[in-house]
Amino acid sequence: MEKEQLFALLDDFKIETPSWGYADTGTRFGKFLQPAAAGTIDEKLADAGIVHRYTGCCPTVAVHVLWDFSMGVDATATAKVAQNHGVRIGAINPNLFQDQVYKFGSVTSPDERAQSHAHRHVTDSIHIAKAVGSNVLSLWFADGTNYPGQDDIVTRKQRMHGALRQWHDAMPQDMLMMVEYKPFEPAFYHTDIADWGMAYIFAKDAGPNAKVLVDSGHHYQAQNIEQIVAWLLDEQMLGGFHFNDRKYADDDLTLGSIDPYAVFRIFHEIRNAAEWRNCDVSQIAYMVDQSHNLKPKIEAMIQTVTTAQEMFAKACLVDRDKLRDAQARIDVVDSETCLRNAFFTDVRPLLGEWRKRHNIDPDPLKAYRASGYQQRIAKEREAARAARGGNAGSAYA
Ligand code: AFD
Ligand code: MN
Ligand code: MN
Repeated sequence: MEKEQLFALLDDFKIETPSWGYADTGTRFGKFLQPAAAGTIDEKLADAGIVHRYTGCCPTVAVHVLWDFSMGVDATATAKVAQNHGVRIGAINPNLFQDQVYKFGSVTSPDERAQSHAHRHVTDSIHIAKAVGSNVLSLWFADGTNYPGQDDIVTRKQRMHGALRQWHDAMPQDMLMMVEYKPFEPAFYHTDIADWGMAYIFAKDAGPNAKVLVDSGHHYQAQNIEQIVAWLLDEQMLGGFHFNDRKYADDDLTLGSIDPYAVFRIFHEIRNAAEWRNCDVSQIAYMVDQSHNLKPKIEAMIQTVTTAQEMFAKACLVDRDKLRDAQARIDVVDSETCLRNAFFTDVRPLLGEWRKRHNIDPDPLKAYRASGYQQRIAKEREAARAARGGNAGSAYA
């Protein structure tokens, strides 16, 4: 692939960062507070704007409705705040898992109060999406059960079908519904949307503007994620990704920190679909879904974004003519070598040149660290928290 062609593909390769990735989060065993963590939607959007400024490829921010929109606050004002920070609101994520009423599920719960609570919340979320100019409704359900016999699996399936159809038809024509799957957690016996097949069936049934969201942390150890991606692409049912990495489960680690080759293979299948089957891959939503408990949040986000760019660029460099020929000759080593040659190509100089063309420092992490932003916001936010009487003082005190 020619450099100019690669640069054009990099120009179009946009990665959405999540508002929740800038805030203090934790595991069920506790939360380690970071002085520079964002506490308000304004701070989250400011941090997202910084990541976009230093990487040049993160113009939109996914939001979580309950965490980012306060009752009574005009959503268009939030869109304005995003604009002031040089970003736009991207995917709207309703929160269908933390209210007490959702103890036995949201729309699949046998408790009709939970069903109507969820319905009201998603309807509100669609209104917020319209108000902020977002055209992505990203749905993840914690719904499931913890014990055999607790509830009827198929009755729950039917409840989900009904809700997704209703919400699909309530969306504006140009809005896309993304149906995300996850094998377990927080439910431990069965999860109502546990794998890509279930998400595919639900999305297909909901309507033409519903597709599958692949979260890279939501697969069992041995699953071949790129095969799922290739199938969804061939069925034109791949909506997008939530990028993260994991050693065991939904660990929310920096993308590529455990298995960069797996990330490369996902992008390779996307390039195959585009270049061999003329598949329109331009609408795929590349989104990050990570929360960092140990790494500084903005540094981790920059790492993830630049890694995604690196793996994507490597996948673009696969010599697909050579690969086609090696596959036709059934030469296993030559075929595999086509991928390995691309994967082991150091694309950092190319990415550095692409960044320079966009007036961006070739080393975004180094440039960010030299900016002093982290130290400045840590001081400002600690003072603001102390003034608010929040968790005063640093976690390191
Ligand atoms: C959690 C869930 C899921 C969801 C994300 C944002 O596992 O990935 O997309 O929170 O709500 O990670
Ligand atoms: Mn996710
Ligand atoms: Mn997850």
